[in-house]
This record gives sequence, C-alpha cells and structure tokens, in this order.
Amino acid sequence: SLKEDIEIALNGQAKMEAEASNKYLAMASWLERNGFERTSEYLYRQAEEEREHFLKIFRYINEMGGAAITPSLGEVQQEYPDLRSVFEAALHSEIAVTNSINRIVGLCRANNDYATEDFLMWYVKEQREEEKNARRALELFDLIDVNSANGLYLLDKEIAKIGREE
Ligand code: OFO
Repeated sequence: SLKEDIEIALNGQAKMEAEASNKYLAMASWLERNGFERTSEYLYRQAEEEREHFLKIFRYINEMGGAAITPSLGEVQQEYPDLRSVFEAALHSEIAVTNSINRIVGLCRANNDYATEDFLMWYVKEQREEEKNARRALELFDLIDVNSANGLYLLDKEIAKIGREE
C-alpha cells in the first residue's frame, strides 16, 4: 500500500506528465503551423510518450491501493517566437520533471517504500535520455547557422533525427 505523502506526490507527478504531454502537443502544433514538418512529427510522438508516462503512474497508484486522480490541467504556451525557443522550453520542462522525480525518489527512501522507488527508476532512466535529447537539439543551433540559406530547413531535419537515434 502507499503512504499518503507518496500517493499525493505520485498524483502530482502524474499531473506533471500529463502537462508535459500537453506542452509537447502545443509545441508540435506550433511547429506544424510554421512549416517545421519533421520536428513537428517528433514532438507529436513526444506528446504521446508523455501521455504514456502519465498513464503508467496513474495506474500504479491504483495498483498499490491508492486513488489515481484525473488531473485538471492548466493552460499551456501556444505560441513561440522562434524554433530555438521551442527546444529551450522543452529542455526546461524536462529538467523540471527530472527534479520532481528525484524529489519523490528521496521521499520513497525516507519512507522505506522500495516498491515505488523501484517503479520510479524507469523514470530516472527515461529522464536521462530525454534531457540528453533536449540538450542535443540545442547543440544543433550552435552547429547550424539559422540565418544561412537552408539553416531552418536543416535544423528541422537534424533535430527530428535525434529521437530516432536511440
Ligand atoms: Fe519527460 O517527462 Fe515523462 O518522464
């Protein structure tokens, strides 16, 4: 069974994953509306992955005898000034998720909840990968000149490859 503190923290994390999914969806839409076809596909996939992350926690809470609460989600940013700012926002969001997961792992340890700690290790690994990918996207902006003739086209193409290289 779940300690109350951990149940609350897991519901909070589920909400954060659902919000991450919505953020990626809005980013994918912005990219699609602005001609960035490939990165748009990439972030649509990310949106689906985050939805899975959400469901996985949601169902774990119930499996452990807790009560999974359907989160109400706030507004997400719909417009971005440029391509780079989308990927900056993605990295910030992933770092926030990592910090939150780490905080809950600490809570599990303090409460001797090894089952939940073990469950969360999947997220620890996943976040390592997602942060790496988000950092890699930003690195590409240093390698490819946005202002060159095909700069934006190339960035769209190269960033979209990141998710496929795993
Ligand atoms: Fe990348 O947020 Fe889920 O884990």
